[in-house]
Amino acid sequence: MDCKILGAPVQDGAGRMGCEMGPSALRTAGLAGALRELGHRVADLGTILPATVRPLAHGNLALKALPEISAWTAGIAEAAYDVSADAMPIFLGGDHSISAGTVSGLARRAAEAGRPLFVLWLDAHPDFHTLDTTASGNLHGVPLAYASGQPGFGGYFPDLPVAVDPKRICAMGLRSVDPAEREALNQAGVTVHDMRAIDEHGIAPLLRAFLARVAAQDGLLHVSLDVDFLDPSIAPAVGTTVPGGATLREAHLVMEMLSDSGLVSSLDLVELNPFLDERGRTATLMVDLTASLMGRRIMDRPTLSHSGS
Ligand code: DIR
Ligand code: MN
Ligand code: MN
Ligand code: MN
Repeated sequence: MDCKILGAPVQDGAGRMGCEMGPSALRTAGLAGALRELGHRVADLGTILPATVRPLAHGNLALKALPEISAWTAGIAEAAYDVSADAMPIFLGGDHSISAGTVSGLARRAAEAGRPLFVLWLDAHPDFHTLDTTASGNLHGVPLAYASGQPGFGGYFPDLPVAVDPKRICAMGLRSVDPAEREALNQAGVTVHDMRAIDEHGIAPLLRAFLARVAAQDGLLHVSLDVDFLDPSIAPAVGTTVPGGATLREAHLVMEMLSDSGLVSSLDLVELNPFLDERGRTATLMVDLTASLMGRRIMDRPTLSHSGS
C-alpha cells in the first residue's frame, strides 16, 4: 500500500496545550519505519498549513479559537482531498478538531469517486457538538457534527462541499456524552456503541456488523482514532482521559479486524499530548495499533473474506 503521512499540529481545539507536539511524538515513536517493515511504501509529506486566519464573531461566547480552527479546517480539508487521490493518508494530530478537515476533504474525494464514505469514530466522546451547543467551547468537540452536515457551521467553518451521511458513521468506545450530543446523535441516526455495549456484546461482533455494511456498499472507510478511546491506564497522554476505555487487546482486535477487512482508506491519529506521556509510552502504543491496522500479526491467519465483498 502507498501511505502518505501528514502532520496537523493543531492544539487550539483542545482545552490544554501540547497536542501540537503530537506529530513529532508519533514520528519519533517510529511510525514510518513500522509501516515500511510491513512492506508499505511510505512518504512523509510534512506539515499541513492552515488557511489565512480571518476574524469571526459568534454568539456563543464560550467558543475558543474559532478563527484559528476554521482556518486549520480549510487547510486540512484541502490537503486531505489532494492526498487521498492516489494513496492512503495517515493524519497525525493534533487535537480532534483536525478531523473537521480530514473527514470533509475525504468526503469530497469519495463523492467524486462515486463511492460512499463511511466513518469509524473510536473515541470516549462523540465530538458531536455544534457551535451553538458546546459548553466547554473546545472545538475538538465539534468535528463529527460539522463533517456530517449538522446545522450552524455556515459562515464560521468552511462551506461543506459534501456531508458524510450520519447513517454511515459508527462511533465506538463512548463513555462521555453531553445531553445535546446524545439528542443530536439519535436524531441524525449515527450508530453508537458505547462502552456498555462493548461490555455486553464484545467489541468484535459490533465492528463486524459495521464492516459488513461498508463492504456491502463498496464503501471507503475512514478511521478516526482518538487516544482517549483507550483506557487511561494504557494511554495516559491525552488531555481528556475518561476511565473505563478500551483495553489493549480490544484496541488491537479492532485494528486487526480492520486490517483483515481491507476496507480502510484513511486514518486519523489524534489527541496525543506528549507533554502528558510517560516516556513516549502512549505514542508507541498508537504506532503499534497503526501497525496492527496495517497488517502486523501475532501469527499468520487464514484469509478472511467479507460477505458481499
Ligand atoms: C466535551 C469533551 N464533550 C466537550 N469533548 C472532547 O468539551 O465538548 N474531549 N472531545 O476529548
Ligand atoms: Mn487542491
Ligand atoms: Mn475526540
Ligand atoms: Mn475524546
